[in-house]
Amino acid sequence: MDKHDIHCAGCGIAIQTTEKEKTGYAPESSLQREVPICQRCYRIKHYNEASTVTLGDDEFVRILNGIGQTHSLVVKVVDIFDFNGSWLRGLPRFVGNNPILLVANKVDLLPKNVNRNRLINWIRKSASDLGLKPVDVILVSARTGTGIERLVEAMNTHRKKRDIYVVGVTNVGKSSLINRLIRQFGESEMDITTSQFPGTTLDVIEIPLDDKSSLYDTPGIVNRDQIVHRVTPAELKLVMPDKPIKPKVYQLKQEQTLFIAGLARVDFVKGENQSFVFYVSNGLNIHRTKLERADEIYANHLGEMLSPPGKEAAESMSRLEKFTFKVPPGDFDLVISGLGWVALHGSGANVAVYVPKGVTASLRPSLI
Ligand SMILES: Nc1nc2c(ncn2[C@@H]2O[C@H](COP(=O)(O)OP(=O)(O)OP(=O)(O)O)[C@@H](O)[C@H]2O)c(=O)[nH]1
Ligand SMILES: [Mg+2]
Repeated sequence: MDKHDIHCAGCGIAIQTTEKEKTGYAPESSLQREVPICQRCYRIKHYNEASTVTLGDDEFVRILNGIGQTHSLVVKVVDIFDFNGSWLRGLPRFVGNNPILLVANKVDLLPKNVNRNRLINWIRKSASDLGLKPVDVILVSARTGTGIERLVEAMNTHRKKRDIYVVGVTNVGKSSLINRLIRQFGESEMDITTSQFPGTTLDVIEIPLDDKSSLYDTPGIVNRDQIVHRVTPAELKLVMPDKPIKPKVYQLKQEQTLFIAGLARVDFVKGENQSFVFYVSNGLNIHRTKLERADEIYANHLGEMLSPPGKEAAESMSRLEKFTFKVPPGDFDLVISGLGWVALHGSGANVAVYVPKGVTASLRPSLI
């Protein structure tokens, strides 16, 4: 076989053995292995190194358009912790008449007591508002295996012997999910590279299902506005929750402010006394202060008491951007894309949310 026809089993890229600094490089000797992987995958797997390559948007569109030309089942994966931020826009346009199965991954991060049916209804409604009518909605955790059997059932029902394409934005856990499927139901030794850094999978990876059909992992589009691009790799560990979130409840009066580490600020500007429930990574400190002191505290303590960002990253961080909300009475979440959300279940409130440039803040009916 021509060298160039060999693809990395970890990320899908075509392997080359000549240019060390370019993507797909692997030393000649490594091609002897049964499952060849590129040097980048080797480093991610063994040293947990940050991935530095990112796929161009054109390349991504080419792959999605390709799916439109096939007869297949499309499995769209979203990250339940960052539902809107991880939503792949415009998918129905790309995939033509192919059915879409919606999979919400990382349910292990939600508090243990969430109501599954309510959550599924919420997802169905939100998907519909975003212009998607999936054939089914499945909650899973690639990490713990929750929902995997249900997913397999749904895939078998809806694929009708066709191929399956797994798609979604970067970091939602597509490759982790496929590894879980392979380990639980397959005999293959295959181990797709996964990492906490965006842009891990670089090209389509084929996993044969039977003689006639395959399941395909695809690279995720990188959304440069995600909060993961505002913190260092070490800080990313704190920002991305790893354990079920323990909601933190604050009883607040108007004119009080809460900082989520140094990454966001929530001002309760006006309203009756009420509780603000924070759903963010357990490792992030929340600091309460008076609204009138908030500017001064941020200016003097960013990178120290208010960290991450650490001292160095804090210096390069520009001012936070302000969003204002008039939260209606009822159950609502103020969402800070990638960082989590703050739930209000009160009589309405005027709130200001400050986030790093490019990160979005929005209001939605409450998830939990
Ligand atoms: N808590 C939790 N983390 C998960 C789960 N699935 C994946 N992750 C983590 O999410 C991160 C991204 O996982 P990947 O499988 O590499 O994501 P991907 O969608 O393939 O990303 P790209 O290849 O960049 O498109 C890794 O740190 C995973 O460990 C899950 O069910 N629960
Ligand atoms: Mg991947």
